[in-house]
Amino acid sequence: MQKDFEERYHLITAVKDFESLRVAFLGRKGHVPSLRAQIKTLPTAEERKQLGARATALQRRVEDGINALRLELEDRAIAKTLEQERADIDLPVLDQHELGALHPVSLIRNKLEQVFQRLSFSVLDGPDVEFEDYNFNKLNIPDHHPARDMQDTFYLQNYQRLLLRTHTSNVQVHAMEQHSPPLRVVSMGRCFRCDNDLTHTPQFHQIEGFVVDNGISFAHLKGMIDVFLRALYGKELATRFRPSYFPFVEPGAEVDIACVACGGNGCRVCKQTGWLEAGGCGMIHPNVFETLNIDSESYTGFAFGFGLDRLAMLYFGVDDLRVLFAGQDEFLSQFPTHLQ
Ligand code: 2U9
Repeated sequence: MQKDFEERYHLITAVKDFESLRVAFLGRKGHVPSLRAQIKTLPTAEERKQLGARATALQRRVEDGINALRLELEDRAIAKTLEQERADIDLPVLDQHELGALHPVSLIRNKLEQVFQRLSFSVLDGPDVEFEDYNFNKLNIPDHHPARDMQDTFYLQNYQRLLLRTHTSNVQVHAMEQHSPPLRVVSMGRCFRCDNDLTHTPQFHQIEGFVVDNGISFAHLKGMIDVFLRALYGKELATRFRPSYFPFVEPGAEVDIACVACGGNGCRVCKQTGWLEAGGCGMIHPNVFETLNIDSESYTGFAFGFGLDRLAMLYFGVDDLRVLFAGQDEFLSQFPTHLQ
C-alpha cells in the first residue's frame, strides 16, 4: 500500500492531481479507511493494534507528502511566474560622456567632505542670507571694521541687519551656540562679496572648519591642515604658515602650499616664489569664545578657512577663476563624476 502511494506520489506534477490521490487514500472509500475497517475483523488485539498503527502511519505519510508536494509545486509555479514576468530594471551602462560630469568645485567639495568625515568632523550647512550678528558681531568684527564696508558686503535692501554671508563662519557660530565642546565641525558653501575682478567673483565657495576641545594647540592645527591638503595634493606636499591677522583668531596665519605647477622651484604660476596662497587659519580668539559662552579657561580651539574655488583651480590647473562660473559645457564636460 505504502509502495503504491510512493509510486503515485512521484508521478504528480500538478496541484490538481492531489485531489485524486487524496481521495484514493484518505477519502470515504480510500485505502486508509478500508484498512481501518479491517481492524475489527482481526482475531487478536495484537493484530488489531498493528493494523491500526499501519493505517495511522500511512495516513500521516499521505498527509505530509501531499502538503510538502503542494508547497513545492506552488513555489515552482511562483518561480515560473517570476521568470516569465521578469523585468530587467537595470539601466544600460552609460559611457563616461553620458554619465555627465560634476563641476570641479563640487568634486573638491565632495572629496573634502569625505576627508573630514573620516577625521570625525560633522559637516554642517547654514543659510546664505544671514544676520549681521552671525556674519560679523559674534566673530569679533566690531562695527567700524572695514570688512563691513558696503563695497565688501551685499546687504539686503530694506533689511539692514540681513546680508549675503561673506564667509561660511556663520555656520560655525550657530554650531558653537547650539552645541557644547568638544566640537569638530566643517561647513562648505557659497559666500558673497562685492568684488569682481580677475581673481575675485561676487559669489565664491569656501570651506571653513573648527575644533574646540581641551588642550588644543597650534600644533594640532598645523597637523590637521597638512592632513587635509595632502589628501588633495599628495602626501609629499609642503606647506608654509605665515603670521597674519584675522579678527576672529589669535595668532592667525596664512597657509601656503608648494607650487603645484613647479613643485616649489619657482615659475610663472607662483611668480617665481615657489609658493601659492591657499587659505588661512588660527587659534579661535577668546573674545569669540566669550561671546559664544565657551569657557576659554577650559577650552581652546582652532579654525581655518579656504576658498574652494581656489583649491579647485590649484588642483585642476585652471588659471582663470571666471571659467568656474561661465557654465560652458566644453569646459565642464572634461571633469569626472568623482575624485579617487
Ligand atoms: C569662528 C571662529 C574662527 C575661520 C578662518 C580664515 C582664517 C581665512 C579666508 C581664506 C580664503 C576666507 O575663502 S577665503 O577668502 N579665511 O583665512 N578663516 S580663520 O575662522 C573662524 C571661523 C569661525 C567661530
